[in-house]
Amino acid sequence: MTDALIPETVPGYRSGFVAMYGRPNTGKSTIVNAIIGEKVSITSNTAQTTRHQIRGVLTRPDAQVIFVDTPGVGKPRTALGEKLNRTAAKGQGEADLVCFVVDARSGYGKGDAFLAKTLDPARTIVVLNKIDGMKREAVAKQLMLVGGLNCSAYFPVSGFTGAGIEPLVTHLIDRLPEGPQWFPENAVSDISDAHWVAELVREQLFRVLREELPHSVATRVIQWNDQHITVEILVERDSQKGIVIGHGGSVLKKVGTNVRKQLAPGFHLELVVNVESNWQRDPEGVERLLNIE
Ligand SMILES: Nc1nc2c(ncn2[C@@H]2O[C@H](COP(=O)(O)OP(=O)(O)OP(=O)(O)O)[C@@H](O)[C@H]2O)c(=O)[nH]1
Ligand SMILES: [Mg+2]
Repeated sequence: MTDALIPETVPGYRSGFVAMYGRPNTGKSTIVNAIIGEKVSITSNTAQTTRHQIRGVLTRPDAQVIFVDTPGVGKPRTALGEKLNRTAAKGQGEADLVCFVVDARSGYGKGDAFLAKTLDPARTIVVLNKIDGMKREAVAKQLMLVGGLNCSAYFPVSGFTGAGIEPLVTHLIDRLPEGPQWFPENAVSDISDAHWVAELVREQLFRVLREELPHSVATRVIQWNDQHITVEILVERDSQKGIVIGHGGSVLKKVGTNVRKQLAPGFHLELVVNVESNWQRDPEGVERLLNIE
């Protein structure tokens, strides 16, 4: 990068990168969407929905915070699992601050404790999510459990209701260093249009399909002609093709309808299903299919 490309730093203006990090399904992407006020990262109740570092940009008069959503970290069983863990580790390693997101409902557990050991407490903020509908005593008990981590701050929040989100954002901004405005004022994300449409299709597939199948699914835009978008859905085996298509095309129809609702009017979406044999277990297949930035 040459000097000319680095934006100017205005005295008093703060900026930096805040990674959302934690076990799968703790609500990291939901929190990022709540903070940005727009959907920038897909969500579902299937573990490891997020597969990339997704950047959501929050611009305020005095600061710009780039939230880096990362895949949930779990015990890897495939090359995909290993890649997701690496992506998450890189995201948190490079960030100025890390929000370690814990699911208060399922409770702080062994998996969380294992991850916590890999974090630098001085730049880690513990975010206890999903407190909506929980009793005060239950939240307090979870706070006691995470309190032993010696992290720099603890915030009980709900990505659903927005409770606790603003105090968290204010705290993060206060702790960021002075820095330039990296993204234009109106930017909310750095994801390309094609990647976003592929993500929306994957989100609907995750929401419609059974628990295990989503991990076998990858999506990518293979053609974008004016308002006609073709998204390829890849599965690992022939037998999965039928499930993704659904009886009489019912699954694809539902997915297509739900995605189109989220696109600007006039777009035509075509979904095609192909097999990429066992891609999830093949490191090269994983690199090829996830490299759609
Ligand atoms: N009740 C409740 N549910 C939530 C909240 N935040 C997220 N969820 C739900 O928890 C599930 C997981 O949410 P995600 O935002 O996809 O979680 P994630 O941590 O990004 O998951 P991965 O990307 O798979 O690691 C979804 O079903 C959400 O609707 C919350 O504050 N309250
Ligand atoms: Mg996520």
